Amino acid sequence: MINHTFNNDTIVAVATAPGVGAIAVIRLSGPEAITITNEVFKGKDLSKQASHTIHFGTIRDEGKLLDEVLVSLFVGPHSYTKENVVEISCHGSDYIVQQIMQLLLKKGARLANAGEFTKRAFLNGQFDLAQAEAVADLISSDSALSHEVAMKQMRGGFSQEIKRLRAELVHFASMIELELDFGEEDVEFADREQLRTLILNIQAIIRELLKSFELGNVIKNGVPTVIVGNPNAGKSTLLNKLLNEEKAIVSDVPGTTRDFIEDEINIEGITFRFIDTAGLRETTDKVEAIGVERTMQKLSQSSLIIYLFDMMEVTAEEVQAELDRLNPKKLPLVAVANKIDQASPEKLAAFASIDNLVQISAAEGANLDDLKQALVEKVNLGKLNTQSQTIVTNLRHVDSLNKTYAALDDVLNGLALSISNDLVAADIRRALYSLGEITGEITTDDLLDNIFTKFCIGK
Ligand SMILES: Nc1nc2c(ncn2[C@@H]2O[C@H](COP(=O)(O)OP(=O)(O)OP(=O)(O)O)[C@@H](O)[C@H]2O)c(=O)[nH]1
Ligand SMILES: [Mg+2]
Repeated sequence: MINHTFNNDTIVAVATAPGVGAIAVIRLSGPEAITITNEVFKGKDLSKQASHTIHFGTIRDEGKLLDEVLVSLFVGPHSYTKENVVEISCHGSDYIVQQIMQLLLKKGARLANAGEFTKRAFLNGQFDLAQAEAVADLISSDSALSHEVAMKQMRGGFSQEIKRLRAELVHFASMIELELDFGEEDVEFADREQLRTLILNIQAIIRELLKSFELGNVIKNGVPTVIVGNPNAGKSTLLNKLLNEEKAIVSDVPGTTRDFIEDEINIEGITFRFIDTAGLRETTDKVEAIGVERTMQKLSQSSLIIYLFDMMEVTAEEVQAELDRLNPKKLPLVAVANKIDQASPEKLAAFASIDNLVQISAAEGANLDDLKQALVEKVNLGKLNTQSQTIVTNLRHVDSLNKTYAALDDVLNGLALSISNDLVAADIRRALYSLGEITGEITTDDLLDNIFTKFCIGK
């Protein structure tokens, strides 16, 4: 039995995805994890086995054979949650899994909440909060970059940076508070000039971290890439080709697409979220008009624009005018001429004036690699060194960093105005508090609930 945990109940959940699979894993954590499993397991006496061992046997409900299984034992604190943990690998039938789950619940385990294993791991000091959050990011990572960033955060890269900043501030906070103890005696343990330099340094680092979020967000959630253009330009055809799937309806009737259709693909490790939209035109059709309005909305919210046109239908001047009209904010944009399969060499040459134009045939899939290359270059992650740079991917961390920054501004102002020590100390403490929220030195129940309920059950 272990006594350093906060929980005295034992939780159970299916750790593998639902549906039929070769095997499924049921996981228990808590003081009774081994005892409860032992009651339904026929094989060796699990309570007498060493940690980190695996045992073959059967699971029985009052003598009725449910399955042949492998049981892995982790005796606390040498486990993910630091509690006793058992993992039962059974055959991957939903029926078997449900029967074993029922049995374990009957024997006194409780159904785990979402993320409860990881929450216990955090509460028991296995890792800090930013690392726990990275576990969820890792599970949902779907590209080389999102995987890399999540892995780095899970292994503590980001946390170390935050903790280092915090440690430096703590030092000064304690000096100033020491001065407070001396009251009227007018001693100065904390060098004000050094403190100012330190705070400016920390602010510079925070600015870098905040800047990295632009990228971090793109890495984690994909680059929202909207495909816009006139009706019949071939936008839906292009989306389908990119996705390799007949996702959107294609027809020669202009105004086919009315609502947006989106899906993700991975290009060179970057996730792009392509959004097909209603073709842009003046229309009296009520539904289509709503579609066009939404296209304009999507356009302003996206990170990257593909402007697609049918080269048989428009002139270079018209295209240029439309580009200027649609993209006044100069968001990253790739102009794409479609239907080269129908175009004469003269026609192809007629669009030479348009910057960085890519010419494709969506229907035939011609030059799609050029388009992909152009998209990757626009996102410009090439320059990024994900190995050495710390990248913030979490909105919660951004919020805490902003609060820290503001508190540090107050410290600087306070120092400039030579305000009293206790006020300066209070501002430093506020900065420390916000930094501490990131790694979880400071937590509230609400904060933890918010984080862990977004996890899957069983993790
Ligand atoms: N020849 C040729 N036809 C194409 C090409 N791409 C698309 N088309 C045809 O153009 C017509 C319109 O294609 P869609 O993909 O539905 O066009 P859209 O831009 O989504 O149109 P809306 O949804 O109405 O705005 C269809 O008949 C396609 O088969 C191409 O590269 N070459
Ligand atoms: Mg369409």
